[in-house]
Amino acid sequence: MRFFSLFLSLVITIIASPALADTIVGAPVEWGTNLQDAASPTAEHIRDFHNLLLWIISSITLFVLLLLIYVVLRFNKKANPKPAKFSHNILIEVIWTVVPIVILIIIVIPSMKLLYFTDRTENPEMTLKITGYQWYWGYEYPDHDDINFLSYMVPDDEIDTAKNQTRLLSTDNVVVLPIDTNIALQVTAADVIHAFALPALGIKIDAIPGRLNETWVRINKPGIYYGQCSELCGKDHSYMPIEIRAVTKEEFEAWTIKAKDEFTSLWPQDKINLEFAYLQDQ
Ligand SMILES: [Cu+2]
Repeated sequence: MRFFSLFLSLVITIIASPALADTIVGAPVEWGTNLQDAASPTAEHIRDFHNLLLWIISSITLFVLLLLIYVVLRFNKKANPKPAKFSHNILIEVIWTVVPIVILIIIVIPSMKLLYFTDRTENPEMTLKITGYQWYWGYEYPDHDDINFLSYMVPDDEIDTAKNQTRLLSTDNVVVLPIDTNIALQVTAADVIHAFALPALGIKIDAIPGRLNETWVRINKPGIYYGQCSELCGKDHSYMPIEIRAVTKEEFEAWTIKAKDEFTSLWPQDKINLEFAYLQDQ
């Protein structure tokens, strides 16, 4: 009965998930077992690389399993009462040295290509600066009148399901970004080490005080993308989510005009205090 209800909820999740995917792309789904839907070129490359590795790793595991079964059946005491006495075989030793090297070369080529692809983009169309704090994120848009704001998790008792808010993932101030735009991301922190991670966009980069790490993103489709801090940073490490709303370029331009009034004049005092305290520590 329990199994049946589990099976039923799995079926319902599978049927219901496409409808959900229209708006929320980067959220976990119940009973989800695979990677989140890739929504950027980086995430697509990561997914493809993951699939390649899965084929390689599965073939190796299967091969070793078959070999073990063969050895157990063919060389047990009953089937092979008189064991051979030799201990070396040049040919087989060459094979089991060369074949793993070839497999590693097959893996390292796409791996290095991917590493450099995620590193940076030439001629980014805009920049987003991200700062990790204990325990919230700060965002700055240097190309858009220095719009800047802080972004805190929406507490459980304020979650508004009518607004499609998700527990532990929705934030009070949402990062709005345009789709089909090469965006440079500059990531740092102002207290301890954090990490800015968004699975659906293929981003995971350390936010380190005193250092500016850089990566980039190009979001493929409009939607809500969630991420979390991925470096243990203190007691509220799990309560500093990232929420990005990807919109069309026109909608983004309209948002910047609105956001200018809403955010520009306001450079929150606690942020100044934090940065000041950090500088004094140096
Ligand atoms: Cu953190």
